[in-house]
Amino acid sequence: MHPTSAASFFLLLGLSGCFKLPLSDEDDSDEFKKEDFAFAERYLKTHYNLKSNPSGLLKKSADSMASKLREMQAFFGLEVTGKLDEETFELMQEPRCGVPDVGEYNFFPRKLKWSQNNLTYRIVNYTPDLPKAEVDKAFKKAFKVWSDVTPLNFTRIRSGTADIMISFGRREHGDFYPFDGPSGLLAHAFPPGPKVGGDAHFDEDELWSTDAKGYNLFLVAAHEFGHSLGLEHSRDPGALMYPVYTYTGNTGFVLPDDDVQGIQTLYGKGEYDPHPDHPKTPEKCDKNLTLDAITDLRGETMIFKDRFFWRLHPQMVEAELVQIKSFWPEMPAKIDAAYEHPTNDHVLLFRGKKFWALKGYDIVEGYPKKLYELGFPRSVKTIDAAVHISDTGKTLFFTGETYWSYDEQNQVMDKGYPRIIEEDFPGIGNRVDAAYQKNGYIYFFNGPLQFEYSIWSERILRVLNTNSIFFC
Ligand SMILES: [Ca+2]
Ligand SMILES: [Ca+2]
Ligand SMILES: [Ca+2]
Ligand SMILES: [Zn+2]
Ligand SMILES: [Zn+2]
Repeated sequence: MHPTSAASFFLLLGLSGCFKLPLSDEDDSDEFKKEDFAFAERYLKTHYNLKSNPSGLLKKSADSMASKLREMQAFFGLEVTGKLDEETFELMQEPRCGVPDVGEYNFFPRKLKWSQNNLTYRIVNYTPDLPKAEVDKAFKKAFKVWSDVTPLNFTRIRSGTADIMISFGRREHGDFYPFDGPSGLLAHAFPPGPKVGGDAHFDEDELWSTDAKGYNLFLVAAHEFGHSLGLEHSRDPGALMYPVYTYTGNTGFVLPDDDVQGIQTLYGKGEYDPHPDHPKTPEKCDKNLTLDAITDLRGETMIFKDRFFWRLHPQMVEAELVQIKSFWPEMPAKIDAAYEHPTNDHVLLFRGKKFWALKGYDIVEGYPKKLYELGFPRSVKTIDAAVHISDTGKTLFFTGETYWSYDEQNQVMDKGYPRIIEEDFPGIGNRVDAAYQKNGYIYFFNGPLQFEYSIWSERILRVLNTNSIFFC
């Protein structure tokens, strides 16, 4: 950068002893550039109704930006600082729905529903990304998600005006809510009402797909049609109506419980629900909480439960709940066991007879592998839990009432195994859900309890509730 005036030239000279030039007196905003703040401001304007400040007074606009940041941080369960921090900024960059997260937003009036149960839709134009038949199928399936749990019926019409007009468009597309090119805003839809009410628009600058590539049209459409029917955004990261795009697989979609509750509040139940098992999002402080697997990954703890995992960072107050598929679309939606091998910087994740290795958050090439490749007999079909003991270099695998010891250095299963869990770790029960090691202790999880086991004294020192891992 070249200072263009004498004043700034001298200012820089005067500061030559400093390593950095802080933008403000708050340390954590140092790392953000001017364009980052402009991006954050645009995000808050679009999704949190941040008003432009006509007077241009800096102090006042900083205040309202802080209050909108707090609103957004509260919505997403982040630490509420009112400041632009790394976590908040990262979330702002995730692809998402264009409908605002705040109820009182006056562009889209709220608490609206259709007064009739028979609704029509029309596909006005098509995306070149997919064959027409695939687009038709994705929309049909997306409506079925909602008609399965309500008395609503959707009929497609091919001409004239339908209740729900569906179209693809890019940038300014006729409704004063322009799209933004690839990624960012993916789609938006209007709540029930005449004319534009109920209509759903998809950003043609996205790559639409029927799988994990680009954005899955069915998943985005099912979300948008939720708005077309009168639903707002949900704070539940497991909900379809969560505002951030989350890939959840391309088969076997079942509407999460949170969305079912929402839509049935508006329209009531339907006659027959073909998939009555609507998944609930786990609550970390549930006193009956049980876990699937736990591992560290480069200092962060990953705690697996159903189709989710929590990320617990030593510097973070709140554990972040994310869907497994949103990180690894190719991974199964549930994990049996996991452990970190710190010396080769791998995390291994197990499901059924298969396992995957991660380096950081990337799946290592050549995986999944099969359990027998570790030296298990082919009769071992699942692993319940795994834990690596750094002092001995061994990894313990728990399966049913027995456990195995694997020598990581020589990459062989130790002789004399399997052994009986209860005989070698008395008091932890006869099976293990999940386990991890920390500071010379193994923490065994069995149902709603965890056992703190001292490797050195070979005994249980404490029995804790499983949910105490989240400081509940
Ligand atoms: Ca309409
Ligand atoms: Ca876009
Ligand atoms: Ca398990
Ligand atoms: Zn939305
Ligand atoms: Zn639009």
